[in-house]
Amino acid sequence: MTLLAASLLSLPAALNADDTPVSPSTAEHPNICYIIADDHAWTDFGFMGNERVHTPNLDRLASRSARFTNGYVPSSVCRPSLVSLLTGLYPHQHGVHFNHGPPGNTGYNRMTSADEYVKTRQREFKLIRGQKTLPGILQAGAEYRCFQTGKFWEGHWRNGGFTEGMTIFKAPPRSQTFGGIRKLASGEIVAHGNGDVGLQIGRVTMQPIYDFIDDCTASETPWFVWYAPYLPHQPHDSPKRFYDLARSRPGVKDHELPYFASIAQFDETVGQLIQYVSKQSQLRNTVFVFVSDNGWRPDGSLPRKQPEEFVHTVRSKRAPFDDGLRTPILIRWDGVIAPATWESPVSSIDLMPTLLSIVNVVENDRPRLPGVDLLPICGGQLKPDGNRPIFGEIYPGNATSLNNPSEDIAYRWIRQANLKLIEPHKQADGSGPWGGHLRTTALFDVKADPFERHDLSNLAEYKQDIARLRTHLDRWWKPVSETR
Ligand SMILES: [Ca+2]
Repeated sequence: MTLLAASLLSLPAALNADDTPVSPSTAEHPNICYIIADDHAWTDFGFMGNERVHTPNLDRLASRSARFTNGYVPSSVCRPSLVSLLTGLYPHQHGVHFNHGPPGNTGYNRMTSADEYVKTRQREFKLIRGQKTLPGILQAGAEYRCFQTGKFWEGHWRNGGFTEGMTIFKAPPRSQTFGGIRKLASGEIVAHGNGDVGLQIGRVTMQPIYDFIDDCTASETPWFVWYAPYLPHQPHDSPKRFYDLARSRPGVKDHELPYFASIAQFDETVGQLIQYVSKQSQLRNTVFVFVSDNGWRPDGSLPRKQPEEFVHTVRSKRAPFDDGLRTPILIRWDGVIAPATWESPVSSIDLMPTLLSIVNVVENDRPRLPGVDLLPICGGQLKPDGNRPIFGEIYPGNATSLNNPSEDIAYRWIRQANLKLIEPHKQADGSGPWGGHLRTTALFDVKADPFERHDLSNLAEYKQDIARLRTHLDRWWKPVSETR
């Protein structure tokens, strides 16, 4: 029996085969490859049943993984969702519930000095600096080297607890045409804030990750890679061959083609990354995790932004519906986790406790986390709780203030078994909920009605369900400014 298998089978006491406790210094620490899609809807994978997308590499990864097909992120937009992955906390707990702190995205652009912009953004970065992050714990508790690439809104990679990385909160070269750049009213060019030069990963190169893995392999240091490419996120500017691949699938509609091409491009990079790890003979000692930061779906009925750019549907990104919130979650660990499909709802909040469990970080080093360790489920020691409630929260992109999520909360939601309740919240000035998605509480049977078309909240037979779900929701988190 390998040490890895021994430490897994002995969960949760962490014992060796000879019953001596495994200490973090002697247990093997598997490498962790965290793969995060950007703006990729839950349906748009071959392994999720969509034959119209070209995802052979993601499908292969899924075939070797524990597949949680009813996974959720708490918020349907990048930044809060990514910080939840890094901290294992809900947005109202880690505080980064927005994409843009005050004065907001337009307010940033109106600034007349780069110095003022940087100082303003630094106030936001303090939020994650005050938290224990996954890479920070891996570094401190188990001497991992942790490499950040791609999407990262928290300024310099150091703020996230990484030991190295690509994103440094400096303006990328103007030649970078796919995000990362912001122009102030003064004419100065600064970092947009969403990852700057780090966004080149996947779209331009994979080499920084390969160099990092080589270096760690040479020094026999366990590694953590944050691979969060700006894919399949807009701009959907994939090279022609990805359009050809996307077009080769049956029944692809015109408005789906640019997004599906970006999915094909993302998929190819995932294959390259896994292939590289395989060449280093590290497959059995590497855990792969896959999740999408939020869903996105093109709307063919709305005017195009540009010839190859469609607007997303109002019910996907930023919305309280599953098209924005649901994602498959995959965990692959060859030789330890048996491939299987798990349909019970889980949350991206669960990934941090799961990974800390996988790497045997001792209890004292762990923060108190709201998520559930999925490893005993993946390992077959524990049956998933199909009745476990899953929670989340939706906010506007711009925050009114820092450290006050109650002021901005737009929707809270809960899914338990097949039912999902969405609770809208009025804005601070008394006007209807931000985004206008709902004005009153809505209830959906997301198993029978996965696209949430039939609101059941007015049916008398669901009265008790609504009361029960609302009680769960309020026990989980009730905004101070609740004005229902
Ligand atoms: Ca995103």
